[in-house]
Amino acid sequence: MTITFKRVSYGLGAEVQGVDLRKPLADADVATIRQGWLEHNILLFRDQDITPEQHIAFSARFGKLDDHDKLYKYRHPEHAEIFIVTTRPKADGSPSDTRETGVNWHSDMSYTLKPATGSLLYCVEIPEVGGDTMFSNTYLAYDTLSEGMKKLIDPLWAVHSYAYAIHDTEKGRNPEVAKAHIDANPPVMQPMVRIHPETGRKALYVSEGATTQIVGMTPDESNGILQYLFRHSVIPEYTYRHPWRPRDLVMWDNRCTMHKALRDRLPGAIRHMHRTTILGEPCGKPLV
Ligand SMILES: O=C(O)CCC(=O)C(=O)O
Ligand SMILES: [Fe+2]
Repeated sequence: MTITFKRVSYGLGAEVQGVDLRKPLADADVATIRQGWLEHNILLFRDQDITPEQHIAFSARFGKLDDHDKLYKYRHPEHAEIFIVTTRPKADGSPSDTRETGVNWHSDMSYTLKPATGSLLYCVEIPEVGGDTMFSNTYLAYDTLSEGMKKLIDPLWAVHSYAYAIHDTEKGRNPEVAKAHIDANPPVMQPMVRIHPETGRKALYVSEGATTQIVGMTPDESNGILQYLFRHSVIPEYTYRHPWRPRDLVMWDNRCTMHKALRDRLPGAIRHMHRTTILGEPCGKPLV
């Protein structure tokens, strides 16, 4: 099998060709894919007609998978390793609790002490238009800061909070579940600049979705700097916007990217996605 990578944008991302994810992969192929992932930060696999088992089996080649026990209400009923992001209404006709998941820029699970290394999102159903996901390259975001800003933020920490990240629709509709999830995910401190453990490169690690304040600064100081960094980290040149097709699988590296699910959906449009999550190495400190 010859595996090739074709860039999908300037900022990040490549389409992987020559892989059939229904079949078990040789170790050498997994190593090639991992290398491509480290280089391109997100990988796109098109036309992969895979079952949840095959999705899980492929994902598990890159690390131990989360069973989503801290967000247990949203996982697949038969496969704990699959988290469901959907606009499909629930059986009783009420709106889905995950229809607004990920609408603000974020890196998965940055509000925990073991943020996700990677995530693999599979498109089961997508409306004719809309339902795109945007990705940004946070190496580029860091590299393009001034030396002065780099020096300022290199040693700093910032608070990441699930209570802040959780969307109002989830809080309002299901206060008990929201409270259980918030209690299971107390706020943490993360370095503002994260050193990628595999590439050694520095990436900006703050997000509008989860970062509430810079440790050791006044709220005014913190807000000013964070607002600037949030804007800077997602300028169009550093991003890729993915228009989903059914059977696309996108695998991203949360250590050097952020993503955002766009709210570009017509009323009633059905978008149904399955995500696996690769557990990460420890990063961050408890908030004391
Ligand atoms: O639905 C999407 O496009 C992304 C949702 C999200 O943030 C995630 O699955 O991690
Ligand atoms: Fe996400």
